[in-house]
Amino acid sequence: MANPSALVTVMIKAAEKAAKKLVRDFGELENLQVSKKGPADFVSRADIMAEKTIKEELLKARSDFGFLGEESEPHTGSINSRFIVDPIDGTTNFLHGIPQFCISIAAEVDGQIKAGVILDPIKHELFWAEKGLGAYCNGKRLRVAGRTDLSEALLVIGTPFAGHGDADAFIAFLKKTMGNVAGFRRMGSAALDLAYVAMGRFDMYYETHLKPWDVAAGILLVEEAKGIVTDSTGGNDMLKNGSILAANPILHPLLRNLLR
Ligand code: LIP
Repeated sequence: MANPSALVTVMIKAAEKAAKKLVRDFGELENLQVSKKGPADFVSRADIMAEKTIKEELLKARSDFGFLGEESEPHTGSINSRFIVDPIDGTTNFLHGIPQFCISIAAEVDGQIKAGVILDPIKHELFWAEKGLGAYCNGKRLRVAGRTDLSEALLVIGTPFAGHGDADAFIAFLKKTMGNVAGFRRMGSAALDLAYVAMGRFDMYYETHLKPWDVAAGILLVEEAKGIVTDSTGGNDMLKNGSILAANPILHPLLRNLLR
């Protein structure tokens, strides 16, 4: 296995520090589910606190970096380098006590994602990738799945929900793909969806209306696991237009054809 660079080591340390508290908070949630108000405020506090911890750790080590996080005002350090952070990707799962969420941290330098770390603190899976050095999960090198037939491929998707996404376009996409693939899954964490494509659990991933912090780290994981990631038009503007299509090099064009 390649050793993580100093930059990735800093990112892993920040994720692990925030994870300790998140796991305790997740344990607490069980008690809050039954209250009428529900645990929404508690979760939003947990989210903000996790981002604060991550931000402090990262900027302590790399004060020259900027910071883009889901929960805070953009911090402008260097214009060339920034961290892109989601302290809880899969917030709705977290809120409902479903153990499918993660911390996602990416480092972008000169407009290119150079490093990505995704930590699932419940299943103890630590993913990292670095441009040119490969993608890893708990020390094991990752490769996307080798399936080449759409009818055998498992597709993980994101779905529109109240106030978010384009329901009509999504239904049209489902109609086209349903008869062609082996199955669909909706897991609720875009970062983990991409990590699972990188390790071959899922063959393909498609979602729109995403934010940079949901996907920046996961995109690099898939690319470094020899997969292809584009936006829904086949271009490379995933962080800007928020649509993502990820798969191995054979399945990617097949899925894209279905989207046309
Ligand atoms: C969420 C994603 C989820 C996606 C939602 C949302 P959050 O991120 O990871 O899979 O469908 O649109 O963006 O809000 O939990 O960080």
